[in-house]
Amino acid sequence: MRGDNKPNTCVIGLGYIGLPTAAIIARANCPVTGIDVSQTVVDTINRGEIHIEEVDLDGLVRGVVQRGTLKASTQIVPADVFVIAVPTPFEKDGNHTPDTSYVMSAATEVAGVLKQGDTIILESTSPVGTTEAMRDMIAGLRPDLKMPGKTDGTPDISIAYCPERVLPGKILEELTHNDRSIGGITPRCARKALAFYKQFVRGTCVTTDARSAEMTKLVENAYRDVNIAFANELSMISDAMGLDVWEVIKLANRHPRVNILQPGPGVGGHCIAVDPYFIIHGAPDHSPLIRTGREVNDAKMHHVVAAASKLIEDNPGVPVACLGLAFKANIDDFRESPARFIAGKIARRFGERVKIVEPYASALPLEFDNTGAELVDIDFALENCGILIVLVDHDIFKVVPAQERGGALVYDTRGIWPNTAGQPGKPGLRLAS
Ligand code: SAJ
Repeated sequence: MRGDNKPNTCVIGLGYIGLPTAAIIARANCPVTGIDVSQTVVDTINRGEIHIEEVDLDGLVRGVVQRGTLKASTQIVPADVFVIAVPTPFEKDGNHTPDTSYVMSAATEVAGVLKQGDTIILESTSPVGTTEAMRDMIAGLRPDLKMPGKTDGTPDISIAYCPERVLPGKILEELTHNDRSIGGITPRCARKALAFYKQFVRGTCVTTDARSAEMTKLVENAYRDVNIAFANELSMISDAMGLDVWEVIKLANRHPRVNILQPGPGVGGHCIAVDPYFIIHGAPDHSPLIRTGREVNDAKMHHVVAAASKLIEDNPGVPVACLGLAFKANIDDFRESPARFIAGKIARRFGERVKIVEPYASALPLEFDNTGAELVDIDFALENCGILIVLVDHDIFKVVPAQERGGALVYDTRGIWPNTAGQPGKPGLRLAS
């Protein structure tokens, strides 16, 4: 620990969460070493540049690297505080089994340089019990150190779980201003971690135990997934009844106690579409609603593929444009994206009739190779395509006025073009959802 109480910090995993977190800690004048397995990522950061698209992140990273408070390496270094922000994907067994191996290998690295007084904080979204399992693994690797919750005396190190809850596109702002749940293996561990977060978090920090903090993160995302599933189910019902789901939701949300989320082509990203399974995996017999929410949101993707294919088949020869591939608006993240899944299906089926518009991509993802589909800009699509399928509510699509969409047939899965003329008696053919 430096004289000014600024802990030497090591952030392991420099992805969408790890890099912004490392940069914000460095901005608070804590000397930070960012660790990543990728030499390219490390070199990019040490040049003061970034490898991910996020608002204001480039300027911040350039500043803290130039100031010398942030440097990156592929080799772990001793530190006072270790923050683990590595991926927690699924096992490759196809059963949505959480894979915590990245967490355990990061913790193994940390164990090698651990010393008395250090603090380890796990930030990766994890199944309940992962922080304790990590503690047990470190106990096995470092029998010379007294572990929290495993010793009657004062433990030599502190271990806590503190989930990030930031929204892509607002990460820096939310990392600083969102409230934090800080879950310690023991209350003493929570206090240690709290003191660390107080260096750079302006939101309220609430301490709890590690298992509750792990569950809190999963619950937040499962709550959103189930609510989006309700909206998506409403949209499929409205299609069957020829109703305009956007109109219905708008009216229902006028009720003081109703707040229905927005239907869409499905739920994407590495969070909302993943985390509910961590709960289901931990309590398979007690999570029917959460499981059904996942099924409804995945079914919505197939519903959109079927409805779009029918529209394209019913209008032979008409060029088609799929608008958007990202998993949500105004970001360059195509991971687990419903739009990408749907556009891929349409491209494989209708080949050269299909144009793709994605302002955040410079080339189409590999699965579009040899389909005949082509990446074009929005102007080309508006001038040349008679069928427009809105899959992502990017701002650049939202601002297209009705007259520029002219007589195009529109399938708007995001409800961004409310005044698109429907076909008489078939309001849904604007196919609002
Ligand atoms: N979506 C809808 N309808 C809606 C809202 C979202 O279809 O009304 C879709 C989006 O298009 C996208 C998906 O859901 O495909 C997820 O988008 P999102 O904006 O809901 O959330 P993420 O995945 O970008 O970020 C979430 C956030 N969690 C919550 O809001 C509870 C964020 O705060 C978390 O930090 C993040 O997951 C995470 O890392 O876990």
